[in-house]
Amino acid sequence: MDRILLDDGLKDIAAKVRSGQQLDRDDAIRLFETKNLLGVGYLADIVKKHKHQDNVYFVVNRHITYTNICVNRCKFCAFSKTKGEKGSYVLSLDEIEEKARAAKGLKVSELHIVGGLNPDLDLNYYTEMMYRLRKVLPGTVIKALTAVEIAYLADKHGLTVDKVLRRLQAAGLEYLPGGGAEVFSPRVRRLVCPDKISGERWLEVHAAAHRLGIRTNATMLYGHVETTEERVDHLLKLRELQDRTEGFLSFIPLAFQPKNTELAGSGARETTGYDDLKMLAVARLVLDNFDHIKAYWINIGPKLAQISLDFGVDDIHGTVMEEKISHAAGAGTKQVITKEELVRLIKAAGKVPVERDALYNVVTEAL
Ligand code: V47
Ligand code: SF4
Repeated sequence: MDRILLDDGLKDIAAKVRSGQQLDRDDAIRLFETKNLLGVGYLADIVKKHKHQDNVYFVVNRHITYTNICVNRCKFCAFSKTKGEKGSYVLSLDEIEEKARAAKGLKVSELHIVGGLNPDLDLNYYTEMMYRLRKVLPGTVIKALTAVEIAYLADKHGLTVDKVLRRLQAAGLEYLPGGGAEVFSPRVRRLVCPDKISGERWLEVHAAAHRLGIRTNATMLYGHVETTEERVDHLLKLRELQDRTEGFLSFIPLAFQPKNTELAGSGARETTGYDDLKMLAVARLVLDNFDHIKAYWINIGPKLAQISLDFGVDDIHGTVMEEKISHAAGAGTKQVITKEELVRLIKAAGKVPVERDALYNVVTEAL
């Protein structure tokens, strides 16, 4: 195996990884640019094994996507609609409650709730949603609202982000999903999501959540117009914040799905399997202070997600049950996967499946 590492001159990086030294910007760029995928994966696997041995985590979860009406209309998003446009929707609180009720017998440990920036919804809609969900599914962790939705609510009501988070936390919010980060570079944001909050503001919302004890995830939407340097700088900004707050639980690279998006018109293509594995492995190596690197099977497919378990990944997300954002953009996967299938994939890769709850508490190891 060491020959693979030597071939492409990754020896110095390998030494750093083995001695637990943090990688720097140049190391990260070299890892992205080498064609030695197996070497990078091998190093990422060392870190993964050091943190989690052969364990691979998954969660029985349910996504609820409460509205697709959004004022931002990011160019990579095929899910969002303008109010009144054909296909636009907003779920009533009763409809949301009904979805939770339908999940009652399924031992769901996480509700994953994300939606658009809908001008008709105010903070009361969200607090009422949390109260109701807590009542229907007590003990299920509510992972809801990206930093973008939190910042939108703060601006709409003239409140600080801290105040909005406190109100939601009191109603039952425990965890923020990692969406909305995209790529922090202002150049990329100007090109693909000019109306979205800045990367700095995204980081501020997460810092505010961490101060309140709300754990969060982080993502990066990759495979559109970003450069290698912009990917690396995104990872380094996350690592810096994590050094200060230790509030992030997992990092999830989101492979761009181009169909039906404005970017597809300008030639954007699907990511390749090579890029997907490289992205996950480099993230594992650079984000040494993140506990978990998650492969989102919805975007890269269950088969590649399984292979990624040898490339630094320790978490394969969950059962999902209903996915709208990536499927609007042509994701070729199903919208649900059974717990048994996740267990089968993990075991067939020679790993130990561990069912977790949203906050990575172990639900059951004996699977
Ligand atoms: O912010 C939008 C992304 C995100 C596309 O925390 C797209 O566990 C691919 O927050 N192709 C929302 N991605 C999803 C999200 C998430 C997903 C999985 C796990 C977690 C977690 C959080 O979806 C958006 C945006 O970055 N997105 N359009 C697209 N065409
Ligand atoms: Fe709106 Fe989110 Fe889609 Fe951007 S990615 S248009 S903020 S729903």
